[in-house]
Amino acid sequence: MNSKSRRHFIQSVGAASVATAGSVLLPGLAVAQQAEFTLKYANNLPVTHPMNARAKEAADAIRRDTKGRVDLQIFPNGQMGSDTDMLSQVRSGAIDFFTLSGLILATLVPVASINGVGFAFKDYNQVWAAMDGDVGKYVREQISKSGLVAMEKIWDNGFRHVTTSTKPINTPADLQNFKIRVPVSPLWTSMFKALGAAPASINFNEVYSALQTKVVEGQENPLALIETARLYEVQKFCSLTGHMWDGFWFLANAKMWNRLPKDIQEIMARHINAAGVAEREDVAKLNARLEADLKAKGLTFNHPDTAPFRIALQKSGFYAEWHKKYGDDVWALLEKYTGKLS
Ligand code: X2X
Repeated sequence: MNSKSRRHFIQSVGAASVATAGSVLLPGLAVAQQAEFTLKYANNLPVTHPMNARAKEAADAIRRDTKGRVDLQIFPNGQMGSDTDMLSQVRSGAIDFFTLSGLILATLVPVASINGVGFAFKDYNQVWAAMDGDVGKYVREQISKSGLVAMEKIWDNGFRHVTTSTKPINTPADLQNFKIRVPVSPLWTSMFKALGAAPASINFNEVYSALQTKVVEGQENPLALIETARLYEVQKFCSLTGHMWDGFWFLANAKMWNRLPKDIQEIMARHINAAGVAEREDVAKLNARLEADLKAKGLTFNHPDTAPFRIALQKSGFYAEWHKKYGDDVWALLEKYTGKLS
């Protein structure tokens, strides 16, 4: 098996175990009775990430509470393609649900990247206040104009940190011309360029091999993903920059969603949002212990002072540029939670 077919094999096995687990738990309902609505939910994360564990719980609860009328099938790990592919598929209705980083969704709904503005949020209290409050509400309204529906609760990806195979990142000087993978999103590219790095846009399903073959020297992701996607196997250093917060909107194809009976919509939204809130707690717990776990797996950690990175962003005009792009109104909403940014 070459590495590509091996990856496919692993992905399919992973998907099968998630997609069929519900029928193992509830054989009477899931097997004997054909569901009235068989719906596909796809995502880009490993089966072991809390997102997939909580989504499976939601799928089981939805099957139970709809008395088997809804079978929500989960396709994890980029099995349906890259984020870019899956975004097209959820728009066309080829898949029904998809969890996507707001920053990548911004290729379709520009304001959806606003939560990723560099060093905007100081902690999770600010994040959830903004995203469950006026910032999230504003973004969901814009999403609803694009043929998609966003469930109310955004799921946690986390505060992102830089990993590298070559050196720790201590100051912005360490990022000069540094070849770093970033997800496919204008905000990400703009921010790392403003810091002096040489960002390359690569979808997540290609990241492990890009790091392994040294197409790029580093990447940035929350600890929960550095662990579950086993990026520590192909990286040596982790610099706790916490340079932005990233979350996943749970998106539905609007035509599909609007065709569902109201009682089914209510049951689905309730369980999906509850699963999202539980996933936030899982990720917080993971973050609290992962530095120690990843150290034991060979990653070397450093805790850079973030002030010089912020100053570099300010000096390059990053905040002024994005303030202008998003507009005064939504920038003011963000600053209501974060304090003055520029
Ligand atoms: O692509 C990434 O780095 C990931 C998994 O964090 C996102 O989905 C944005």
